[in-house]
Amino acid sequence: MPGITGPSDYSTEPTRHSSLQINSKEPFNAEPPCSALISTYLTPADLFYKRNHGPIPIVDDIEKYSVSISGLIENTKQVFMKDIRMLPKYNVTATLQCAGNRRTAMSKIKTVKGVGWGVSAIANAVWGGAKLSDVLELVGIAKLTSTAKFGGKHVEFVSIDQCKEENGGPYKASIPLSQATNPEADVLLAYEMNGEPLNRDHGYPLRVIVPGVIGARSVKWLEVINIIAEECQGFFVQKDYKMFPPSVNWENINWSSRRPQMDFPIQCVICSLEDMTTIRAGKVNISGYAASGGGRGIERVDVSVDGGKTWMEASRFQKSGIPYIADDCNKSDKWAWVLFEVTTEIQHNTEIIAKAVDSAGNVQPEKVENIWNLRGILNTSWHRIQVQVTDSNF
Ligand SMILES: Nc1nc2c(c(=O)[nH]1)N[C@H]1C(S)=C(S)[C@@H](COP(=O)(O)O)O[C@H]1N2
Ligand SMILES: [Mo]
Repeated sequence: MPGITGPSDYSTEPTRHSSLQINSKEPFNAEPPCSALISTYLTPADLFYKRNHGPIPIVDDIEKYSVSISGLIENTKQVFMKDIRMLPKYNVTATLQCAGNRRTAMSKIKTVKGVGWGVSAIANAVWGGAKLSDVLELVGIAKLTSTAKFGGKHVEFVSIDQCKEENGGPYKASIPLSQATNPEADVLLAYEMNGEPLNRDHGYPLRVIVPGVIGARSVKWLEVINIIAEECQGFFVQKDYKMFPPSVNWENINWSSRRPQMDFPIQCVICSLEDMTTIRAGKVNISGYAASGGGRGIERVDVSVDGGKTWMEASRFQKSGIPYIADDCNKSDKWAWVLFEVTTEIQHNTEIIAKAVDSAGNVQPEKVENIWNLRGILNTSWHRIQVQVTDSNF
């Protein structure tokens, strides 16, 4: 039903879990306490972070709901839910991370613009749906083509929500056609999250999931797919979600000088302890998540309990006891995070640090100062937790 738009006000928002920390009410932006992230490998939908730019759309007539595929193709095509459900269904475990995750910590160096996020604008789910490559084949775009017959090079996804950044228009984004048509890239049109139908907050009835890429490209409430020659010209692709060097500020910014951020870099965070907490001397469990974009798995997580003088390797607790095997069997979770843990003795006040290494050997930057950028994106600096230690007999 092309032409439908979501509500223009916030009177029809869904109900949400009471433990979410609300960073912005309208539009609704919220994250769970970080301890929730490490209590399950798959994050339950109600605790999954919510990142919106407008009111949540309502799609109540699922029979009539359709996605139109248009642009540089022979004929525009309407695809209904039943057509999408008829295609082979894939379940892909993928971690979604907002580029603004950990922005609040970056803003302590110098002011940045954007929603203040703690460390939980990231979560992991199994997404069920059709592969975008199969859907595009329905309109005559073969798998593994990087340029379509009529000069298409990018695939644009358009939603139905109303965003003020788009002057009341819908949220949109694009990815390269080569990625969209590559079945191995696992780009999905997802209708399920953790085995349940998507809920309204996460894109009901259909959303895009682009594994390994910043969350901003995984468009929710999908309505139109456009095959286009240039990347999407929308606000969120051209004037947002770009990484600038520390020298650029609002008076000397040139948006067109930078490419839109796609893959997210190596990231890792301690979730079992809050910063500046007081703990008892003795055994302490240090656990958290590590994830990298582009399908680069986690090779290792290093933890230090002496401010970085010495390091120990963490174990993964989702797969504890399973040794590393060099074959393809890890492929099924190449888009997903790893939960890690170390249990060690701590006797004195100290700084605990975690840093991860991905399968390409990429490491995290040591200090947030060196990666500061005016939009406050991609804070992937070493995660540091200051602890005060009281005597165990106290
Ligand atoms: N239609 C639409 N899609 C969207 C957004 C949005 O505001 N509208 N936000 C994007 C951003 S910035 C992120 S990080 C993810 C968040 O997905 P989630 O709310 O399911 O966690 O959705 C992306 N897709
Ligand atoms: Mo985001």
